[in-house]
Amino acid sequence: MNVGRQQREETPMTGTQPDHRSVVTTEIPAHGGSLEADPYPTQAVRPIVTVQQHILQEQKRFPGASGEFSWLLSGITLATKMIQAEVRRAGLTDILGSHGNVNVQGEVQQKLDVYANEVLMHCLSVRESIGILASEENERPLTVNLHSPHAKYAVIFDPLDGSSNIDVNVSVGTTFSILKRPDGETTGDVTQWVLQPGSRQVAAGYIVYGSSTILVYTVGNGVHGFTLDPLVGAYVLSHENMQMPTQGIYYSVNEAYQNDFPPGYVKFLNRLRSGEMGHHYSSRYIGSMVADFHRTLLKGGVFLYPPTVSNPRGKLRLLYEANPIAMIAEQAGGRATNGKSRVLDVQPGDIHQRTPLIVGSTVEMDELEKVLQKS
Ligand code: AFP
Repeated sequence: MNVGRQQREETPMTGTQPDHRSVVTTEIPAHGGSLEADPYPTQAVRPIVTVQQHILQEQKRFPGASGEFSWLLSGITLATKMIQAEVRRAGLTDILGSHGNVNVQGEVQQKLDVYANEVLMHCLSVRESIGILASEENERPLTVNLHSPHAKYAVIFDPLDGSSNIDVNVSVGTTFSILKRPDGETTGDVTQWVLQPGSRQVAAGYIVYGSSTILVYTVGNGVHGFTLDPLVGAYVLSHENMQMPTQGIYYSVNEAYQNDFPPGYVKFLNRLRSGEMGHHYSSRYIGSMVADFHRTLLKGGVFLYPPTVSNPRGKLRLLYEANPIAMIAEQAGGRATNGKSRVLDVQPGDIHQRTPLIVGSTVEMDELEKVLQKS
């Protein structure tokens, strides 16, 4: 196991030492044993579980797990701590505004987009278990350690989702999806590694840089949320086993495009507004998918980015936006569709493929399906 390295990454980055009178981390047993027993229970300390400890526990579910998966995920936690530090200081340093380049999506890259991408690439490329890194900001996937016998995973990410919100101090996020090298794949065929349906994700998650920095992840065994404690420099378990409420009070959609939505979506939105579903829904839309989804996960309801006249295939990207969100939603008891089928069943044809995305609580998703079937 790489426990030594993992522990180093959980040490404070700010130089500020944790206040041991009020906070203590539960020691990670060298054998990765139980975290439940607190060997030193006192009233003066508040035991915490870091994301690293949690991942070590989770990976025990995988037969023969060697610690490499938790080492991989520690690359994400380290990178996102660096990104959040830059986001938090954004108005003070020369990091706001456009970088001057246009990415593969035809979108103007923000300086923070470029920074976030470089940080993730840097932190992940040294993990030998990763063979491929694919990002929204790069036209083609980057192959790293591809021919190493230890390279088993492809990590696909959107380094900074919602980046057009950065300059106005609104929440942004990072999304990631982890796929395993397909069984029997020996030639290093990048396409085979990356173009797998979302149902094959072995892990997925997001980080929302909001009023606090929160990491939410799943390895297919429930959804868990960790808040970054800036004094300790660690993601600390704050939302264990998250469950999406079965019905919410909000819908989240860019209403400016309503005239461009297929008629079924307009009918559905009208039903939400009408009170026919038990109450009149309120509308909330940030324009950062991660932040809009995070609210939906916690409060229930529905987030929609339907097809429009100008984006008939939707706007959001399947592999690194819709798939991780869909896996988390399902693991938390919700659902995700592209309007025709389950998002996680879609066989991708292209790394930057777009998709409509409607994700939310079971009551709203049942109703949407009924309305779309009739339309
Ligand atoms: P940016 O990263 O360019 O800000 O796009 C954000 C995003 O991909 C997603 O996070 C939002 O849900 C969606 O686009 C907002 O798009 P609209 O501005 O068309 O509503």
